[in-house]
Formats: sequence, C-alpha cells, structure tokens
Amino acid sequence: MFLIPKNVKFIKSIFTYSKVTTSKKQFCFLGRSNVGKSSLINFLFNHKKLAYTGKKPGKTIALNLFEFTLGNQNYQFVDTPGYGYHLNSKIEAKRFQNLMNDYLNKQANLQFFILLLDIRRTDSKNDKIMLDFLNKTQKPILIFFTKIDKLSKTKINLNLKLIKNFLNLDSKIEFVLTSSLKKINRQVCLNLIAKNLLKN
Ligand SMILES: Nc1nc2c(ncn2[C@@H]2O[C@H](COP(=O)(O)OP(=O)(O)OP(=O)(O)O)[C@@H](O)[C@H]2O)c(=O)[nH]1
Ligand SMILES: [Mg+2]
Repeated sequence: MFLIPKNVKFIKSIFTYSKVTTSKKQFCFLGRSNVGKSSLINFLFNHKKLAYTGKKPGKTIALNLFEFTLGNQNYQFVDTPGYGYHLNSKIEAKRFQNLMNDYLNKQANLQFFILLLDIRRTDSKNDKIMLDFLNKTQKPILIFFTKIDKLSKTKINLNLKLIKNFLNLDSKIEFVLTSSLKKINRQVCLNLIAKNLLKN
C-alpha cells in the first residue's frame, strides 16, 4: 500500500465544543504538551507550517481541524491541545478539560486515536491517565513514538520495553517509531492511518 494524502488544509480552530455536523471520517492526534504533535503533522502531511509548532508549551487551548483527500474521499484530523503542563489559571484548566472531554466523548465521526509518546519518557503518569481514558472508549488507538533521533538504537529498545511495561500496553496496539526532525517512518505512519480510515 502506498497512499499519499492530498489537498491537506487547515479548516478552523475550535475553542468551544459544539455538535458535529459532518459525516467525514476523522481521527485525532493526542499527547503531552511538547511531545511533537504539530511537528509530526507537518512532517506526515509534508507541509512546513500546517500546524503551529513552538518551544513554549500550551500556547493555545483549541482543537485544530484539518481536512485532506485520500483516494477519492475527504477525511479530517484534529491536532488537540497538549496535556500535562501547568495552566495559568483554574478557568483555563477547566476549559481545557471540558473541551477535551466533550470532543473525545461526543464526536460521532471520530474513528480512532493517534497517541504520541516521547520515546525518552518512560514513566509519564499523564500518558497513563490518557491511555486508560482512551481504552474505555473502545475505539482503536495507534501509538507513534516521537523524537527517536534523540536516542541510540539500544536506548530506544530499552525505553520501548520500559514504556510498554509502565503503560501496560496491549500487545495488539500498533506502534511506529518516528522522528520529524530526521524524517523517519513517514510512509509507515501514513499507511497505518490509511488502513484505519479505510477499514470500516
Ligand atoms: N529532536 C527532535 N525534536 C522534535 C521532534 N519533533 C518535535 N520536536 C521539537 O519539540 C518541540 C515541540 O514540538 P511541537 O510539535 O510544537 O509539540 P506539540 O506536541 O505540538 O506541543 P503543544 O502544541 O504545545 O502541545 C519543538 O521544539 C520541536 O522542534 C523530533 O522528531 N526530534
Ligand atoms: Mg502543537
């Protein structure tokens, strides 16, 4: 399989959740703040500035909606705000929680999740909380490990074991090792995404 997404474009930022009006299949990218979600989206969709990347975590609390064509169908994906950083105010923290809860529980066309995990972090409690939450939804979860350029092969394999163990990862969950910086495994990610979009 060699599927390339075309005509990818940013649609809008969603600050307050409202009911879905489209039946286009959708998936979303999730992960800790700074894990590399926006960088990976730009890398996968071959676009320098599709999703906004930055050094400062937690700039905006919004769901960023994108659309693209695969084959002759249009699909959507969402870049979600990163979790785990200290929000400036209780109001902002609450808004973040409400937005994510509404989106993850109510979005009818949301087909599967792509959870990004930093290969260097072997004991992230927030990742565990997120994964446990996602598991309850019964929707498929794909895991893309990020920033593998930062470690040696030996260390990558060691950390993989530690993370799988810490998160109690189901052996059936499909995962990919990635680096946006070194452009590693783009097609593997795209094929996995396409497989999940086309299967039902
Ligand atoms: N070495 C390396 N750095 C990366 C990689 N991917 C992202 N980064 C860096 O990590 C930082 C955060 O990247 P972002 O893509 O903005 O992360 P994010 O998950 O979208 O962050 P939030 O939107 O704040 O949740 C930036 O400084 C990126 O340059 C990678 O594959 N390798
Ligand atoms: Mg981002």
